Amino acid sequence: MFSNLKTHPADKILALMQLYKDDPRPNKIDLGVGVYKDATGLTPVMRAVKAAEKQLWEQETTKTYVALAGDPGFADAMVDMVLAGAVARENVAAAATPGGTGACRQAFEMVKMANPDARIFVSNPTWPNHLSILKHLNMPVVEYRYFDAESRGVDFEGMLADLQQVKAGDVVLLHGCCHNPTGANLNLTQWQAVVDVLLKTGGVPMIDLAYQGFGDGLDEDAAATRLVASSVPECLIAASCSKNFGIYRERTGILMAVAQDKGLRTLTQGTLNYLNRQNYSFPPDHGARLVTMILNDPKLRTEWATELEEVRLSMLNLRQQMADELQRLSGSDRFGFIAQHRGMFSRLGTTPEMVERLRAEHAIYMVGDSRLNIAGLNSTTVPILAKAIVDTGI
Ligand code: PLP
Ligand code: TYF
Repeated sequence: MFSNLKTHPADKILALMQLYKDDPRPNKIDLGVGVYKDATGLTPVMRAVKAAEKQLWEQETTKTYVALAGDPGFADAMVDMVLAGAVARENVAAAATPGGTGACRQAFEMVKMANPDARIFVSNPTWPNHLSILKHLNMPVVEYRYFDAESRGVDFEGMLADLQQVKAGDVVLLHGCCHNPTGANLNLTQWQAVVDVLLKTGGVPMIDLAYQGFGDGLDEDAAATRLVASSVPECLIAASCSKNFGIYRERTGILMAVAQDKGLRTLTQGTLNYLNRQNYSFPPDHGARLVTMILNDPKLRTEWATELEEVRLSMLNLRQQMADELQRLSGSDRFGFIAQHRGMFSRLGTTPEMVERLRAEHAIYMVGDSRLNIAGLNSTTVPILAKAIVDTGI
């Protein structure tokens, strides 16, 4: 039987992680996988997470099952963090999932159950896992223009034009902030225009929010999600705690289904519970519990928000250093976009051949589409990367 199985293309980002590990060059620089790293190259456990884990170890008396949708306290805390009252709590159904990826997967499945004909509109480009999960589920994908190769910003006119093709019941997948892989984002005026198109076409937004707190701040990064959720009749939100709580391996995320008609909540909540049950029954609890403890305890919350802000500002600082150094070395402003982009990533907008040369000649690892993880840099490696970029002729 097993011989009938087909091989699958490797995840390029994860394959790059392995290539990097296997490279013996001591001066190698890893700008690949989207994991935050401090100036020493470590991905620390956040202080508030450590403190919450200690408390949890002392206080937890059982590890029995919780509930199909996870701990209701986690849902309350996350709905509040993401939506902050933009939508009444009773209009939101929510279920914990294994990471933001689990939330995306469940969201797609829910769409398929509700509308088997739904097409999923995705930005070009988008996170490769979106595409691979959609392919696995055999769901039709339509790309909308997003990255402007010239300005390295958003091709907003192209995006709006493409979204006119959305039909009622189609789904539009949007990155709530810190677009992966480009780093290019809409401003709030542009988000409002997207909302207007959704209202006109009857498209249902699905927001992937994997980097709240990594761009302009916790509330600022959720502003678009709040605007969308409070404006349209229905939307889905897949939120991840992997990055902003630094709990990647704990697999902590949540899927929210928001409906203006609160009469739908029994149906949506029941569907979220059902999907968890079919796929893995109970979602992981450890990370979700830490998040809940942190968000509900003023002291832990402040400690966490302070550290998250340090992380965010360190990335902004690296962006500015990188843009300045490139301007100095190239004598042009053409790399200014690096300082304008937000989140962990920037797409340089160069060819796979150039990316390969950076790896071969300079031991600099970035994803083949020229996405670099800003957090992989530090003040020593910024000038090295800038010089390599300019020397390579990018
Ligand atoms: N969506 C995007 C765009 C991401 O970049 C990530 C990244 O890690 C996720 C979702 C979900 O991550 P996780 O499943 O680790 O929470
Ligand atoms: O885009 C990234 O690098 C992160 C981490 O299969 C990641 O989102 C990468 C690949 C993958 C899962 C997570």
